[in-house]
Amino acid sequence: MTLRIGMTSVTDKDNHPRILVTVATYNERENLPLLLDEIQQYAPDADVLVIDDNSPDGTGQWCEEQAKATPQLHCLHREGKLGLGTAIVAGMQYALSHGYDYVLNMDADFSHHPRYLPDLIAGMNPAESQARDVMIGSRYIDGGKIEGWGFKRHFMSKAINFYSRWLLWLSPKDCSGSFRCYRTELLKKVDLTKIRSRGYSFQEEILWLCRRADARMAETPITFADRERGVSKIDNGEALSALWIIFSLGLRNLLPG
Ligand SMILES: Nc1nc2c(ncn2[C@@H]2O[C@H](COP(=O)(O)OP(=O)(O)OP(=O)(O)O)[C@@H](O)[C@H]2O)c(=O)[nH]1
Ligand SMILES: [Mg+2]
Repeated sequence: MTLRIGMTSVTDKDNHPRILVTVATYNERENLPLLLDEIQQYAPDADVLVIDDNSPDGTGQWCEEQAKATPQLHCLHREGKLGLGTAIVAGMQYALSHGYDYVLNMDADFSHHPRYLPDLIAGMNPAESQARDVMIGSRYIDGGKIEGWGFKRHFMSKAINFYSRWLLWLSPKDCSGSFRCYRTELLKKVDLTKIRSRGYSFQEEILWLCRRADARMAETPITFADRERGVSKIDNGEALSALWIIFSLGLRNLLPG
């Protein structure tokens, strides 16, 4: 691990945004050391927050040890597996309470490669007149793609995107991915405590809330690679509950307010 030491507040002085990259982990001990090195390479000025749910493989303890010698690295420990959605919310709340300007989230399994971090960050402010509140690492715009999936996962992902774009009136092409950058000023307008989704539908629900807060959103292409190390946490029950939550949010679209 070669995270650079002692940079966080330099960004304020030079008028650069303070950036927090959040990584939710559950049994990612094999991936996390490699991932943190790559994040350091592609986003050297960013701080990193690992949100670990008491992973049985010791991911959290490993992170804690590293953080002792690495001021840019922070660990948030939760008592058990509480779902990716709630982990991302915890990362957003941390960013808000610690004065960061941008908060990014990405998976730990290299499906989201850190090489795209500069594009996500640059996309937030391409020109003064075009500033964005949400940048999405997108598999479904020109230049984006998915590697290593079979027909079933392609179909499920396309279907959930179609379903949520239509029901929730979302304009981005990739509404289900979790490689994103948010402006914390925008998140202050969103009541994060009201988010219902604990798991998969979190990605659509937060975009819906951001749209209702008039967020300016854009996408930058990524190549999404299937995980090579570690074990999948996909849960079919959670996928069904996601469909229901998106449907009920869609009904709320029809109500005023
Ligand atoms: N803190 C926390 N992290 C989680 C939880 N569930 C999943 N994660 C992490 O969230 C990210 C995405 O989970 P994955 O298991 O890769 O889910 P997926 O990408 O849909 O499925 P595969 O890549 O096929 O395994 C990974 O970094 C996981 O370690 C959870 O309950 N709590
Ligand atoms: Mg994954």
